[in-house]
Amino acid sequence: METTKTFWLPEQASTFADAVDWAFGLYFWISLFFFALIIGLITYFVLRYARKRPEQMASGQMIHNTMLELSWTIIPLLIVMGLFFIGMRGYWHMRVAPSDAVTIDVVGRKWSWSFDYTQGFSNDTLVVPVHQPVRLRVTSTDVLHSFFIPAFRAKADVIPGRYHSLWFEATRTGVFPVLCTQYCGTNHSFMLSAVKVLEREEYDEWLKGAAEAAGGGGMTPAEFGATVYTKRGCNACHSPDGKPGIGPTWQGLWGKSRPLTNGSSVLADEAYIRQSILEPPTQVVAGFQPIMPPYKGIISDREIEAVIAYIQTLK
Ligand code: HEC
Ligand SMILES: [Cu+2]
Repeated sequence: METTKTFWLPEQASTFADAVDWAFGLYFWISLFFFALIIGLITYFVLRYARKRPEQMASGQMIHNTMLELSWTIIPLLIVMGLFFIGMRGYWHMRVAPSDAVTIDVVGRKWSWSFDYTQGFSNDTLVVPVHQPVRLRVTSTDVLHSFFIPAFRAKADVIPGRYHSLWFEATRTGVFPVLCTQYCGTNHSFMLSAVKVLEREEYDEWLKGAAEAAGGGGMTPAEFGATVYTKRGCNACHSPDGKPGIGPTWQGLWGKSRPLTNGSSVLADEAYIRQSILEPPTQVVAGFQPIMPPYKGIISDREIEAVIAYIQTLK
């Protein structure tokens, strides 16, 4: 596959990329032109009009030049108005999704993304068909994030309690990085995912398979729980194997007595784990910060049961 990546910009893989890069180039060269002009004139004037001898006096005092002042007001005004219209036209185009766009929900949280499909399942990478407008409805369960697909030149702020949307149409198949561009805490720089662009037939097939697998079809509850662990982003903070992290490891958690920050302790049973997932601040494990995002209204009962079954296997 030929790449459209340049020294300055990532590869182009959406219908926006050309226009965005063209505008970027225009702004860049205009800025560079005026930078060179202004620095050049300053340098010239400093050398040309420097006082050569201590007794040298000013030969005249210029206080006003109407032509000069009009031109340095009107010319920049016209230029920035032109840039404004180019930017506004692009902005409108990028804000309003075409009516045949398919919608996918995106949830950002510390420190992962999930993509919820209307077919009733959720995935940790974004899979889309090529040449199809896709509208993403983004929100956050904790703090400010920002969803960015550099290759598509598509970006939106992700704000808790609010829905924003962005759209794009991928122009070629492949896998492209997804980033969070809002500094959102310790593991911000690991808040990565990918968008995978497939041919239409491949996509339909993937969709069918993913919807079936999401029902836990063919998997034991513990196996299904292991998929929830990555798909719901628990892996950003919890390890299954005793490795220390932002949150307690799940290894050996089941059936243990858990010391809480309020001085009491509880047994790690079904009810405790369920409550820890839905409303984490109600039972904070001693020695940890209360930073786990609540999953109430996000995760299904089947998923919670599967996670419990998975934790039970982590001896
Ligand atoms: C942003 C980091 C983060 C994410 C993401 C996260 N957790 Fe947590 N979790 C924590 C922290 C920190 C604690 C300890 C403080 C507390 O109890 O709230 C914790 C505690 C827990 C506990 C209690 C553990 C114990 O040792 O007693 C459970 C169970 C749990 N999380 C499950 C989950 C599940 C299931 C998910 C994914 C659906 C998840 N967590 C996602 C940070 C996170
Ligand atoms: Cu983030």
